[in-house]
Amino acid sequence: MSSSFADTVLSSVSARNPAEPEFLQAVREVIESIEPVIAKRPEIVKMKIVERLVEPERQLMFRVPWINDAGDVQINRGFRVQFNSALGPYKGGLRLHPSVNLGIIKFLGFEQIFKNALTTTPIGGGKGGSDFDPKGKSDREIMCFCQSFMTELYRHIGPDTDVPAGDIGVGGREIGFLFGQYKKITNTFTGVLTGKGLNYGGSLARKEATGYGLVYFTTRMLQERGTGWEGKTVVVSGSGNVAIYAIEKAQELGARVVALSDSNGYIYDPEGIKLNTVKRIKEVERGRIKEYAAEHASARYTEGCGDIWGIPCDIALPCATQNELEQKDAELLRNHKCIAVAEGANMPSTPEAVKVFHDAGIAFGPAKAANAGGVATSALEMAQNSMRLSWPFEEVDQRLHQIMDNIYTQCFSAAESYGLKGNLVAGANIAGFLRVADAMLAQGV
Ligand code: NDP
Ligand code: 2IT
Repeated sequence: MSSSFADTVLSSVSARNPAEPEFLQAVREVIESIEPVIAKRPEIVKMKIVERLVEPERQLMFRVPWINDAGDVQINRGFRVQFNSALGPYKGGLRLHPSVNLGIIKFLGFEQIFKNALTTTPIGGGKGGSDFDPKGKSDREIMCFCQSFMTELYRHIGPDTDVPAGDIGVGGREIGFLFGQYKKITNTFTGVLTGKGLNYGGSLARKEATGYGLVYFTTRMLQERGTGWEGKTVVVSGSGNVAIYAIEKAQELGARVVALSDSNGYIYDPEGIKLNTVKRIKEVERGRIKEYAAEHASARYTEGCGDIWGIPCDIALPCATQNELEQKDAELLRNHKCIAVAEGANMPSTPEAVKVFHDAGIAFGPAKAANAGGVATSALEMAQNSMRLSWPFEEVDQRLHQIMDNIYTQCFSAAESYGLKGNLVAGANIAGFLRVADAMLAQGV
């Protein structure tokens, strides 16, 4: 095996997928982590498991035409990458953001395979989305786009085939429009999407799940160091679904969350973020985080979100987007004696930043483990839909908590058994990979 195995696979992936830097970044991290596994498992090499894993089972790209409020025809590009179905139906969110392209969706879909495996629920990996920008659009425009998107997507998905959900730019409103169109076209009422409204098949605690799960996972990282949330200063980036519910749970556990952001800038409120204001601005009014400062004299708004990691904190939770936390940011966190970083967003830390955390002995929880609570609870929503019943909030939350505890244990143990104690990146990649690889081996070529 060997580094030559990793090098060969990586150069082939790089040649076959030019101009997809995020996808290559995600593949490189996994392949480098699993080298010690490959060395011990010759059948994985012989059956070309890694080479098969890096090639999506199916990639869909389609035209999404819609009409804006001015009456003009608009054209966006839609994507669904059905990456791996070894463990169950393809499962993963839909992202609506102007930065979406095939490489972004492939990186997210690739990460999703291992994340979903770590949850130990029966779901494969997929991801989709569009370069549509929901910002500033009316409800009618959002509906028109979602209906057009689903008019193509419906033929490729199904409750036992592929079950999309939310991601950046896709929340309850968008899932509602997508679900309505799927139902209309197929004349079926099924659990084909998760993150649905509570009165039409959604699960209690799904909205909270990614953020709460992130905090449950981080709790284990802190426990390993003999500490907890009480009295800790926390910086969170983003102010969307993941950020809001990470803040809620961290505050409930006694932390002082002092900062959060959106793509325009960040708020620093040393007295602690007032979450009700954030929820109103972001969830109800769909406004900008800048508006928070106008309501709270203790808060300061800074234009541009790059400097948020310069705010001294004990715990950092990046919950916005990929590669938002770079080496220079990691060095600031280290210099300010930050003790733990856990990723709510997908791949928010660059590889150079992760190296700084590891070298400094900062506890680091990688996305595919730390933010798996959202998709895990989506799997619980699928289970409830199949049974045609719904569990109480406490039951879902308790299952989520157990799943996050179990993910932490899997990552910690896998790292330890390969002589990499405390390296949760290696642990998550190894534990997730082994689950998928064994299922692929069992199912033949
Ligand atoms: P939302 O759309 O609810 O919120 C996204 C937040 O991140 C907003 O505050 C947004 O600011 C900010 N943001 C997005 N893109 C950028 C950017 N390019 N630069 C700076 N800030 C940005 O999405 P979610 O909270 O659902 O998703 C956040 C992250 O968590 C993503 O990486 C997603 O993949 C990941 N994730 C989400 C899960 C879920 O269940 N929703 C599950 C697991 C991971 P603005 O409003 O200005 O765009
Ligand atoms: O990145 C993710 O795990 C998600 N956006 C959630 C996916 C899901 O199917 O709930």
